[in-house]
Amino acid sequence: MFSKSDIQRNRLKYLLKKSERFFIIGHTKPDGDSVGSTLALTLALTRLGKKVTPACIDELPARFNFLPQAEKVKKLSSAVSELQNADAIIVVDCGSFHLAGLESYRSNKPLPLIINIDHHHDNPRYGTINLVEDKSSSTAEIVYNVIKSLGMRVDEQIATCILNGIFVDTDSFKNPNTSIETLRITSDLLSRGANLAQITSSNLKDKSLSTLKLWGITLARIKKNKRLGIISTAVTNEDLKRCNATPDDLEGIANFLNSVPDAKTSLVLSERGGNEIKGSLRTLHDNIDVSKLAATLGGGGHKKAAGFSIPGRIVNRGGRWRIV
Ligand SMILES: [Mn+2]
Repeated sequence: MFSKSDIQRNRLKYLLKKSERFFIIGHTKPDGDSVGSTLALTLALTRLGKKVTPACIDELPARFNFLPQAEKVKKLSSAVSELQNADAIIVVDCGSFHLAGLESYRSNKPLPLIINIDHHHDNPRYGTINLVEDKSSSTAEIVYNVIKSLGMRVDEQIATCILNGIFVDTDSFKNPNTSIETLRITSDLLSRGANLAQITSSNLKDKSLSTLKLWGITLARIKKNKRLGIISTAVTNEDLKRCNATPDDLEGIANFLNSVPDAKTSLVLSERGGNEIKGSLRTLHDNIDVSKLAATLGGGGHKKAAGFSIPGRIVNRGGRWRIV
């Protein structure tokens, strides 16, 4: 018997062989998996003689410039005719369709058929073909199997792009999504010449001066609730202004707070605009579900990563941080 996934894979193989023009796009605020998957597929399909346009709604961060063909990735807004003339659009690493930023281009003219390749468990299968495998460490791992299924050789360049995706999404092989299969593929990629040293050094350079200044302020302020094992900190609008930073620069702090050995959960509270406070909760414990805690405050999310938003401001009164 064929599994659903086998059928999707066979339909995909057929379409990849039959179509001539592809438009490949990852998600907004592109990460290493999104970019690595986009470029690996671009390289593979180009080698099959296809016309391929890789694109992204946002500019690629400079740390990905070392990836082969990174300079070919177009800004979505300047690739509209390629989008509309494609035989198929391949959307990679987008847990929901809107993350690709294609929605506003849907209104004028119907979009070509959509191939959805992703590993997020809550992906609603928005494509004509959906290759969604939530056991995969990364979309890049799925892309590796797709390229192999086409009978193609994974060369040094493709191997580097795929390994970049795996490296970033497993948080350099630290996350529990790092499976035996992930390491088997990684070993194959290395034997094909994937440049792990370059991947490691480039991906470490992902913090700007503003980000580090803001982290400094935020980390100096951490508190530990001994009874609950919650490590928390707070960030004000004033902090952002002082560091010339944006809320994006806070990304990663909540995870970092869980480096404290007996931390059960981390909480980062940050002011947004005039009268809103956003809370980010993270845990590394399997028996803690932070989405439940977030839900009691009107938020939601995943078991290990959740958030909420409450009205208020964060103020310092006599050396203590309070929500008012
Ligand atoms: Mn991913």
